[in-house]
Amino acid sequence: MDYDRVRETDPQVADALEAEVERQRDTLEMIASENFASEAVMEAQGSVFTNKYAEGYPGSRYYGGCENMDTVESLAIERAKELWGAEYVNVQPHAGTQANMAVYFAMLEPGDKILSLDLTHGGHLSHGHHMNFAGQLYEVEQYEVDTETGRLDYEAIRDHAEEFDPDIVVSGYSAYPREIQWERIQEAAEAADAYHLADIAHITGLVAAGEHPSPVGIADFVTGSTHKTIRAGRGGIVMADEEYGDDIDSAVIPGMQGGPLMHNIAGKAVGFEEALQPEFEEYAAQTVENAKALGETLQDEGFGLVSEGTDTHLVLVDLRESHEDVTGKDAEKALEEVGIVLNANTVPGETRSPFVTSGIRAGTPALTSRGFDADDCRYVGELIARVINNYEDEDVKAEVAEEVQNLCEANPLYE
Ligand code: DSN
Repeated sequence: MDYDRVRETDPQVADALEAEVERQRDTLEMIASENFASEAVMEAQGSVFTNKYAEGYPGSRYYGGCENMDTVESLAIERAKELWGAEYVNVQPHAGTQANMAVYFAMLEPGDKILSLDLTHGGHLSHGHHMNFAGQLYEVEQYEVDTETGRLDYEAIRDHAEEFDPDIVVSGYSAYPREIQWERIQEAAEAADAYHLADIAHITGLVAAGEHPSPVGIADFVTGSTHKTIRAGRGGIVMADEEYGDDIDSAVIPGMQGGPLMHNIAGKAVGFEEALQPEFEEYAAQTVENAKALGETLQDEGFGLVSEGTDTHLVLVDLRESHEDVTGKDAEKALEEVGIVLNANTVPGETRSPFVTSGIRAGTPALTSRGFDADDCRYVGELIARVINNYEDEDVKAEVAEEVQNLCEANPLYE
């Protein structure tokens, strides 16, 4: 993978692009929200579609010359409907946050009420954090996971909904390792006569492959991003029953976006086609099996996991249980030094700042894309333990860095 034409024009950017290819090849990418799009997806994303304005929707555009845009956007929509079984799909939101924005703008008025999970308990900025547009435009109250079990307390959510009387209840999370019981959140929403938005950004691929129960047909709105477990390139998506289609369409354009990123929509179409192939189900199943193997190994090594395990693609380690003095940032930094890239993460009942944290979040979607199996992930778990147990020991880190390189070479990326 080279960038010769970029290099002719702009050697500085070419250097950064090539360095990034090497970085992705030579590190273990374990940020739970990241993955490797195929070269086919990236070719579509880096295409002539970046040149075209196509405000509107297939068959109804404001500009001429949109016949190829119509073809590709229609393909992306039809494939998404097949993958997730939704009646209505909008593939134009630029990312998951914009997908959530589209639902809020379609269904809420400023000042309306959102009930969602607190960010430090695994929620997302766009679910109503006070520094996000959602926290500024709407009145937000937040539920938490049970700090003892690390799991959602569905009865408490329902009680909270009855008391707060929200206009929308948001489910779907960024750092929740367990299966989500969508019906239970739906009950809470119905108890308050509220809409239910299920944000499946992290688990789009797992839901499409049947590895996690689907909220489609239960929640009123399902949003997601297309670059995490689904590997369809960077972007967002909204799904809903047909009755909400016109409102969502208008919220996206003219409500909040101008020209759609048609090159990204081309990437989504290609990535969705890949996800419709039988191998994708194997990939999703392996991703979950790998996360379980990783989590079990970390537990065997003495680490505490929030909720004591995982049903999904990620594990959340609470370092306070095993390494009281090691912060999430310490662990993230030491692991990055050896080529294991993951992120410091708040944990339920967090006592440190979000910039320091007491936990780390580790995911297996990207490792699985480059061919890692459960044994490889057990080995990676042992390496993570060795580094955190010796996070200031340069000799240990040098040894582990070599083992990381061997693992990368055994599982090549973008050959
Ligand atoms: N930044 C993503 C994550 O890491 O979960 C969510 O937007």
